[in-house]
Amino acid sequence: MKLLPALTVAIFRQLRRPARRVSLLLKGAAFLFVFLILDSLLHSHVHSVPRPPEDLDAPFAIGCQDPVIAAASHPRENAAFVMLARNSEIEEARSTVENIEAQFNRWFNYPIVFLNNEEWSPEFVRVLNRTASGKAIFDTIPQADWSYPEWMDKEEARKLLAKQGKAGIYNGGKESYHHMCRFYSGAFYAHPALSEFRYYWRLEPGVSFSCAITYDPFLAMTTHNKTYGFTTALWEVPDTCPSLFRAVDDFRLQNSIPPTPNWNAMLKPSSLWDPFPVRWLKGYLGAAHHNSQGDAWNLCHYWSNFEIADLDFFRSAPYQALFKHLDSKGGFYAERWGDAPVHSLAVHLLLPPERLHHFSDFGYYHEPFWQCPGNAPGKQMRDGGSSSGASAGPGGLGKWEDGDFSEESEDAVGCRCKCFGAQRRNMRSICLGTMQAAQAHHRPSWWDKARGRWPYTINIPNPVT
Ligand SMILES: Nc1nc2c(ncn2[C@@H]2O[C@H](COP(=O)(O)OP(=O)(O)O)[C@@H](O)[C@H]2O)c(=O)[nH]1
Ligand SMILES: [Mg+2]
Repeated sequence: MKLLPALTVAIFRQLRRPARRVSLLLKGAAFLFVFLILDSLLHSHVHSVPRPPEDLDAPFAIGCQDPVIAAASHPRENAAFVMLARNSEIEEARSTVENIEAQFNRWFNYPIVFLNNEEWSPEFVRVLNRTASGKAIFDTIPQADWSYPEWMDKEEARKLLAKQGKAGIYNGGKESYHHMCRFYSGAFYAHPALSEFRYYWRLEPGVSFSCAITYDPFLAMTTHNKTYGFTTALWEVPDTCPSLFRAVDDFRLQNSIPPTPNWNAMLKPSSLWDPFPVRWLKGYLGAAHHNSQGDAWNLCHYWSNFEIADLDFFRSAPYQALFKHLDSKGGFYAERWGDAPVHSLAVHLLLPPERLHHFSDFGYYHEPFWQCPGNAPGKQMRDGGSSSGASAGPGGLGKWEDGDFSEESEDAVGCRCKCFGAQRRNMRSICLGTMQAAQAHHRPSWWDKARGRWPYTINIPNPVT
């Protein structure tokens, strides 16, 4: 009779053991789950972008000022326009210069530096000299700055370019385009024709400005202590630069640069929520657009075909060290790293947010995208300004004739703009908003974001979404 209780106990024990194992397993899983959640929470918190107590950027001007008075009230800054162009782009270059003269430079007369990797044709020099109101300087780029890095095997590099061309990577097969991106990323700032200047305004053949610019943006940059100004922010084409972000972040780690709010604004928020093992694996495997910790870049960058910036930033030791580091990776040729993402990642890495400026009051068009700020209500100087009254000189704004410009509208900030309609830009505002996060006190609610609206982007009332 004693056998039954003994058997019951034995069976019970057998049952209990797996139950204990299961319970242990469950406890372990719960612990791991909580650990991973806490880790993700902490990781995304450490890389969050804190909200500043107020917006750190604002338009330099709203509406029109008298450009003649603005130009006379201050000596010219130590600044120049710069346009890299080919002889074959003479018509597009002329149209850009004609436009910027009409909208700005006929009052301010800044010099313009034309750069080319080849000798300028006499025709280009003649036509552009005639079009520019300020001094025009025509110079060429030293061969070493328009070429592969010295250590690189050119034949091997050309094979890589051919591969990119076959893969359909945007401009990946074009050797000159790679040289151009490398030049604008590193050697540009040291070019002798620019050595006397502190600020530059980058122009390209075939771009246009759709509003009058009646103040001196170079002066405004110095007054407001700004280093880098932009108009447009967009996503980079992913297959042009899979390893760029990792290379920049490796430089950050090697130089013990902490992840500042401005840097964190370049991270893709969803990647910060990846569980630790997933992040580790992505970092270990070198996933495209991820850094060694497995965090991803959001691919946002400023379009560098327009820039107004402080050359001294790019000439500085930290920027030049970053460029050397990137150049040593070979990515300007093994991939097709653009100068736009290189500049953008650099300014977000090395500058605090208040040193960046969005020229939201500029109307700017570069095929196929544009922004146009609309006309600020009550600030259009319809009489043409003080210098264009009865005794008007040639320099004023000229009388506003109805139909000449877009209607004035609430929240608009521009001067004498000709926009395509009420829209402020024809690309989504997500990158603008994301990259300005460290400057922005006003942010979109989760509800706005859920509906795909990014209305906050500071300075930019009524953006399209
Ligand atoms: N001199 C010269 N300029 C170039 C060359 N390739 C591009 N550029 C200039 O570099 C700038 C950017 O080139 P672009 O074709 O507009 O590139 P995208 O704006 O990225 O499509 C423009 O100012 C071009 O005129 C080249 O081979 N030689
Ligand atoms: Mg272009």
